[in-house]
Amino acid sequence: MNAAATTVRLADYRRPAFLIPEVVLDIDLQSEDEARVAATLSVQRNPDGASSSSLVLDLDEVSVESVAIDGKLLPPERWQADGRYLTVQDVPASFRLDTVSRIHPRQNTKLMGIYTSSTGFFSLCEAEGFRRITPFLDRPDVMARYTVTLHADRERYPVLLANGNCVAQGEEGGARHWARWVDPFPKPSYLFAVVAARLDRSQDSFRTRSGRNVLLQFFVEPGKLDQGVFALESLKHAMKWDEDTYGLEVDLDEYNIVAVGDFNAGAMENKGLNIFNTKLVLARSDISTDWDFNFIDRTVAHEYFHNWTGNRVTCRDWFQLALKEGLTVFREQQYAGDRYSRAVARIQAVRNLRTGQFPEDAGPMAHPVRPSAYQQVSNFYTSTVYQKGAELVRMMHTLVGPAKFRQAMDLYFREHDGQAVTTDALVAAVEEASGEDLSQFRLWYEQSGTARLSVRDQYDETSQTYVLTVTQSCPPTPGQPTKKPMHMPLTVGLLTPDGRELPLRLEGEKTGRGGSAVLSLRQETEVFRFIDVPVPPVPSLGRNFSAPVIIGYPYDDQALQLLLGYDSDAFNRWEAGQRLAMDLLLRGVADRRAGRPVQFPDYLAEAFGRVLADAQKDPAFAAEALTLPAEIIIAERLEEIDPQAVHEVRFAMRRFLAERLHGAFRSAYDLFATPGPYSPDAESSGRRALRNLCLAFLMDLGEAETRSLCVAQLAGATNMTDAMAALAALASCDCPERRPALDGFYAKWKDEPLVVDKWLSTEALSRLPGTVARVRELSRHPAFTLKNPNKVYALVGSFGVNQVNFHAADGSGYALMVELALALDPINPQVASRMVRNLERYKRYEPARRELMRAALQTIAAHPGLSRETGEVVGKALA
Ligand code: 0A1
Ligand code: ZN
Repeated sequence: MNAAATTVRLADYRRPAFLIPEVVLDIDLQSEDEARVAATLSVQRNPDGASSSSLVLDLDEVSVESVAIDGKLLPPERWQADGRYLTVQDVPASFRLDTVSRIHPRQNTKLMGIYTSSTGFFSLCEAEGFRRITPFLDRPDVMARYTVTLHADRERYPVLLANGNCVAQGEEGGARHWARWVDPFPKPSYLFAVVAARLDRSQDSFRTRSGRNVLLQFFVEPGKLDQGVFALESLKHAMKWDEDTYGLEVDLDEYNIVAVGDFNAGAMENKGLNIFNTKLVLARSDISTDWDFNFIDRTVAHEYFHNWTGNRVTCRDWFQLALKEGLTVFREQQYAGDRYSRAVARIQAVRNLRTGQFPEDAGPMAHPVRPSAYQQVSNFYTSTVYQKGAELVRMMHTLVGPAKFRQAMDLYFREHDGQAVTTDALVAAVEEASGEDLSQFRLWYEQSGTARLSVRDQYDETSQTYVLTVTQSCPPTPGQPTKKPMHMPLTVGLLTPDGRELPLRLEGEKTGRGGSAVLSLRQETEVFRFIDVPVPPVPSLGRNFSAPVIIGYPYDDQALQLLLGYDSDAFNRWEAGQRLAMDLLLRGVADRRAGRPVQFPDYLAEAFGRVLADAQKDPAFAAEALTLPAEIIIAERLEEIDPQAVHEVRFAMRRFLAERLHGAFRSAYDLFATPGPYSPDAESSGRRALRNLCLAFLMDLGEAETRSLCVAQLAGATNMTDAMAALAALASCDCPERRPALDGFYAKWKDEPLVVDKWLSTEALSRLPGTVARVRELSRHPAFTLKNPNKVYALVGSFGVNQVNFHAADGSGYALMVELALALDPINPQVASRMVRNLERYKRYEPARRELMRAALQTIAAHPGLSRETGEVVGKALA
């Protein structure tokens, strides 16, 4: 029997019937198999909540042994614990509740609550993991002060940590020790954390602008302290950045970061005790790529930024998740823009949105940034909540400008510090600080689906006016057949045919707008009349990607080449190149499906050639501009997806460019070598990105000379960025050098789990036939285990985004996914449901694959004992 689906609705939100201002926990980690948790809760009836004679606490895989009120043990008939709740009958208005429970950390393969990893005990409570530790009102609007005492074996778990400050510690009988921690800040239970482990420690300090010294500590697996140095520097940068940018200071005396190899998410912002997946904190140039360094820097910053946006001001309920995540991702993006290339950071964020969020918004799991219903909240840690959520904050920032936005943030913290609020608190603060009416803007939080802007223009020579007509629409999504027009900024510029930017002046406005104007869209159709326009211009639309929408405008290739070469907005220079390629890719897919030959014009090679010739100015940007739209982004544009056709046409375009620009790619490969010692800074990582892009293009031709170059790069690489680029190119090249390279890489790195993940992922991402069989083989390899999320994401997750092999025409890729997901589901349903999501968009595919994918989903749906997490995904997909 499958677990019954229950839907939680925003409309049913009620304030909690009870409040729990104080929590005292005594956690005795007796063995890996068992811990005893004694909880003392001060419970009060909530004057603002519904009145209830019984207290109902959340519970999940915890066995409750005893319950006492005000020190008196309750007889068994006064309380019941079923699988989900502890109900205590006839409770007074205000009382002390003592419970004693047992949990089983080693059996906790879901990795939610307290669980074990190789180095000891760790916890993850977001969103609903605290109820797996002790019975509680496990919801973010119940905020408490926590005092936590941990007991564990002294030798095996020398490090004991919890939130806040350590106030006492000591030894106890049986070679054990204990430590007591007090967190002075009231917090929701999802921010609770404990660690008891054998870890090495490094320490540093940060002096805040008000002159306080904060102790910073990093805890990593023994012997890996050198790999924590980079992240520690990032933490200090992030602390300084938040002071400089938002005037926000760290509020703790002690800030601890712990690394763990088994972790469901990337990292977790627990108050004063961030817990990180090793892959997002450990870095060293021989085992981490530039991309890893960048991601680590941003993630350390992200978790730190949560200390204010998430922890000090938290979410009322889980429908409000974007309140903390959208805002924190936006702050992380600002930080990345300041530390690296602003344009490249923006391009990468938009690519991320297009590969992850746009498809989600066009599928069966589409939901608004603030969802109104869910079955499992863990399924709503989505690209929509995070990435689109950040775009909404960015749009407000664009609409009101940076100065007013900053005032809005100040106001937000002044009014809501210490509170659990809704997404509306942020919008209201922006509204109040700026005077801008955001009532229509709020629709962005409620409507799902990716909006389209259809732009038409007309130039009138006699009156020297240029008219832009913008019509918005949004396709139907589950539960939302029709949409209302939304309020959004559209940043535009106008270029003359020789590439100069025209000063903008709208009819009826006294002053000009300079070279870029933020137009405000509100009505379904808006008309903008520009005056004093001396020549028919080329419009640059949606500069810096001013709104998360799809802009349609009938550009011809000349206009796109002009924008690619001359737009003052770097994002739109990149965008023009993407459009140029996309138009030709779509034409190619249509030609291939109609049995016509696929050809590409000279101007494509010329345009890309100019970007390459200009690369010296900004190699990182050139690398982005020379990257063709991803297969998933091309697929998204098709009526009916044929992944094989998409793959072949994109590959053909790569080979076309590699042939035409062979000499240029080859000389750029030499020119952009990075001399000197490795550094992950923006400048040198940009050079490596461009150089490795050249290698990848050349490798698509598979010539013997390039293969030797690639093998030499792999063998001689002094950093993982260059090694991985060479390995990935070989992995997709059907050549004799391939297998020895992959096997040699594994042999060299088999003792570094994070590098083994890279190897698994590289194998799973190969474009070559035989990949399905290889992934199945690797799923039985001793290096692989379904119990470790990183291994699953590396092998199964990478395979799931391999457009050509996961979607193999015979359905073998789907069958493999079903097999692995069903094996994983009872072990770790949160991760399993993420894997199953690779099948959810079956309706978008051509008939043969559609049928195979649907059958795969049905096999999963029919599986006895399927988890609620996976059940929600297959249920919605098949609905
Ligand atoms: N809040 C964390 C990430 C996180 C996401 C999902 C989780 O469980 C379902 C747990 C943590 C962040 O945004 O960094
Ligand atoms: Zn976050």
